[in-house]
Amino acid sequence: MAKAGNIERVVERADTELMPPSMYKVILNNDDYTPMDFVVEVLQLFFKMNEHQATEIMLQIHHQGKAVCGVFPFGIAETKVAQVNQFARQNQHPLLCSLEKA
Ligand code: TYC
Repeated sequence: MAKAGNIERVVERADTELMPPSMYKVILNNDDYTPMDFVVEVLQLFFKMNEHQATEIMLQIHHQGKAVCGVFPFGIAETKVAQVNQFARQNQHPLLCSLEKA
């Protein structure tokens, strides 16, 4: 038989599970050294953009300093940031990917 405390916990969990997840913008930042082609490749590989979309976003970053590459629940956004930054470091580029709450 469930104790009162357990029922409260079940009710609390049902409440939080009905809330939509907080969303986070994944941002790519400009720098002076990362090759444009590499940024286009990152946008295609990690954000499922075609070459045309990826080139448009890369140029937006180049001219305006940064751009939103996608909006995701926290866990997915955090993983994308880690994967992009790891891929950039593996290829010796300073490209920086970061998160902002949407
Ligand atoms: N500014 C870089 C260059 O002139 C290109 C670049 C674009 C770098 C977007 C980073 O997120 C970036 N090679």
